[in-house]
Amino acid sequence: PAPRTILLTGAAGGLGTLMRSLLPEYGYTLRLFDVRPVEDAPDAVTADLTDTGALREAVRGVDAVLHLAGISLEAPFEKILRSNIEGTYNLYEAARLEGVPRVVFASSNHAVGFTPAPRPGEPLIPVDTPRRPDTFYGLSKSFGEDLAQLYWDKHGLETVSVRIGSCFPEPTSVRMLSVWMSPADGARLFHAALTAEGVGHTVVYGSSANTRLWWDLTSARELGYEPRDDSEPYAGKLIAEHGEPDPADPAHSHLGGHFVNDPPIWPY
Ligand code: NAI
Ligand code: 15L
Repeated sequence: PAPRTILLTGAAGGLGTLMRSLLPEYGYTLRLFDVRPVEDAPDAVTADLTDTGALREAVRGVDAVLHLAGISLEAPFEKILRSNIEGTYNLYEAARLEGVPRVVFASSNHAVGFTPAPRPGEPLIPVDTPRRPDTFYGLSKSFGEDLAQLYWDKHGLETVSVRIGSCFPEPTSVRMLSVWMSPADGARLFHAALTAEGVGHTVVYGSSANTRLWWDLTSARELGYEPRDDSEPYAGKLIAEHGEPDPADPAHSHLGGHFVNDPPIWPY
């Protein structure tokens, strides 16, 4: 049967807020979880991913988890370790113990961020390209994908890992012309990932059908995802503002954009 009740972790965040407004149109009932209070949602669970008791209770009885919670940019390793690595492990353990059959995991393009971006005419980057994290953040997403594979192979818990490009209301940089996922396409892709049958552990890229796309959406389309948006209508304005993409600029030379050049943030 199609999943109906979904636990949405990271519900207070940018993507969580977009999905709270878009996913109910697909018939889902959302249970919300975040360490920060979720505005206008008195029933949301306010807890940290380190709180295993709260997680067990939150996943109990849901048909699937859309796991968006975590640090969403580069941060000191200690913080990434707690929220993204241990936090995602805690989520999977709770799901396993409560018999939740599927997780949709918000992975990121930064799991493969050091992959050179294809020049025009070169083949798109396949989903099985070797992982090349560009940050501790990207490394945590690479870990999440491996964790998902382990829980499928060992426990039969299914996951779709979505390597999201940039999901924001509009593209705001020239790089985003290649990696943008419109919120409406995001909801379409998450819906496909929640409902497709027999996914095992499937990795997909998450973006719209952009004219300047860098990666291959075949595995996403095989889930039934049909993107309807394209960033191209924004190209004129963005290029007038920021100039033509310079292939030597890290923002354009690698999938992860400027993340490849950002120095690590050391802890203390
Ligand atoms: P965000 O930073 O706006 O939201 C993340 C949410 O997770 C926040 O509300 C935060 O309070 C919560 N959170 C963080 N640590 C937590 C913890 N230990 N326990 C409980 N809650 C915790 O990020 P955004 O943009 O909404 O992204 C959502 C997810 O999608 C993240 O996992 C991010 O890495 C991933 N992603 C997002 C992309 C985008 O374009 N927005 C691109 C690629 C990946
Ligand atoms: C991500 O993984 C981040 O969570 C998001 O804030 C954007 O920076 C996005 O990648 C991107 O690559 O543009």
